[in-house]
Amino acid sequence: MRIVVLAGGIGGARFLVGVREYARQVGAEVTAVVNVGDDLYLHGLKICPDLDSVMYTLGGGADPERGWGRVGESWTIKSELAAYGAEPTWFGLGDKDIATHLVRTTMLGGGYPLSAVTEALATRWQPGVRLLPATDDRLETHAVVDLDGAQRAIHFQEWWVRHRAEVPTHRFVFVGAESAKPAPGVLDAIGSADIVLVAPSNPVVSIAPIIAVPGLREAVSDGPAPVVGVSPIIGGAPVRGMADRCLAVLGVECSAAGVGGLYGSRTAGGLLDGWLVAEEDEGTLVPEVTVRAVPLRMTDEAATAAMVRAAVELR
Ligand code: GDP
Ligand code: FO1
Ligand code: CA
Repeated sequence: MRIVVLAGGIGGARFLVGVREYARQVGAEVTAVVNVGDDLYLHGLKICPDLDSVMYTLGGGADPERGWGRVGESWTIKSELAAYGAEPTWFGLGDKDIATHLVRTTMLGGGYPLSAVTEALATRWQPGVRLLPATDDRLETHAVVDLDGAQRAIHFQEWWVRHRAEVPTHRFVFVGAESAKPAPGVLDAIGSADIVLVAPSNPVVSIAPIIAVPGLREAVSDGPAPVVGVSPIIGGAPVRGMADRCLAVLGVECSAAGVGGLYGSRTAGGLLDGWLVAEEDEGTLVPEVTVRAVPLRMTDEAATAAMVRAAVELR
């Protein structure tokens, strides 16, 4: 069996731990197609937060409290940069994490595409699933906001980390999406999958930028594999993070039904055949989508693998 997972950072990473365990039990292979809309250059370094969250988590090197960056991190370079007054000071890079960005930036500068760089980094971490960026091309999520009396577009990280999503926001733009191509292997993986799972990731700023890559959304919605999504919203609230603020920008209700409706049914040009919601959201209806309620908290590997099994069995 071949499983493809569309994934963002923390929610995607934790879900993939369960997918990997389920795949081990049934003898399946797993490809994760990961969001790159959060990516940015800082201090000359290319940083890929969602790819790194997934790689570190699956490789056993992630900080479990923060969910991003490395466990046992030190911050010498961050304080040295601050001593120079180097901006931005609102985004902190750890010393261990910086080694990843140095290797990545050097390889990109040498002409390797992000997909090849990701594969090279993963030889150290052995994540046990194939990690593919959604695209090798520049695709950045920006937020159009009101700031200092003017309307302007700021990078997603400035919106998320600096402003904690607390500025009046009109919309999100996936800069570069129109001319981006799916990374090598992405369309083949989706086209030969037995099931496509949409991780319980942020629908607005993690999943939407993945399917904004021309051809990728169509590969999923018109492809041969059934598509089952897992709700990141439980009882009307995100489990963590600020998906509620992101959904509000789109005018979508923060609920399992709201996100299911945003993805929509494949029979109506949307993404989903099945939608897994939490027990707390039993009774959720999404037109023309099969909905099932199960425990949806990714407390440990076994609980998450059970979620994955339920998702696969929903197809
Ligand atoms: P990010 O890129 O680091 O923000 O992470 P993702 O976009 O991949 O995932 C963020 C989403 O994961 C949030 O909206 C959370 O509600 C969701 N999430 C986190 N933990 C859980 C969990 O245990 N169960 C479910 N169903 N969703 C979760
Ligand atoms: N999130 C923060 O809230 N503050 C930070 O200083 C920060 C630094 C950082 C460095 C590398 C990295 O891969 C992720 C980092 N994050 C930080 C997390 C990240 O900004 C967001 O949580 C994700 O992009 C949302 O998916
Ligand atoms: Ca993200």
